[in-house]
Amino acid sequence: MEIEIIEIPKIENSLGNIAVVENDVIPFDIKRVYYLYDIPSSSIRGGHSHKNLQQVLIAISGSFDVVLKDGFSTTTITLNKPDKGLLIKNNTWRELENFSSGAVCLVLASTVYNEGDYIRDFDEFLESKK
Ligand code: T46
Repeated sequence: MEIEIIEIPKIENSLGNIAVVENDVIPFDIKRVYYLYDIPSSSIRGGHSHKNLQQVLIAISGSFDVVLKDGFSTTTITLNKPDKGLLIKNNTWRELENFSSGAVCLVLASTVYNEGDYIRDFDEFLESKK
């Protein structure tokens, strides 16, 4: 499975760092921003794919693992840097797990929220890939 990590431009100095997300860094127009926080370490989030939605996930604090499945292979990516974004294309099953204490997952999304875009059943996901 092809994994695309997006480098978020940053300005570093002795006073601290600034990471800047502008539209030209992200391969879609950002229509929604949300973030997961106060996540118990035992939580497994996600467990679905999207028919059309594309997203970029950034660990702006702490760390967590993202398990991606395309119906043929499984890849696990650890996100732990605020200047690295993981692009998740549509039709990709994702699970988020192993959240560290204080982890915050920022998500840049290509569409507004639409429950009809989700496939939350893994067998249905596999069927949709045929
Ligand atoms: C994803 C991962 C990384 C809304 O009403 N609006 C929203 O924009 C979102 C994201 C969620 N919700 C509602 C839908 C559910 O009733 O919030 C509840 C929890 O959502 P969900 O179970 O989908 O949460 P996660 O963390 O499993 O998944 C979310 C995103 O939904 C999903 O697209 O890729 O974060």
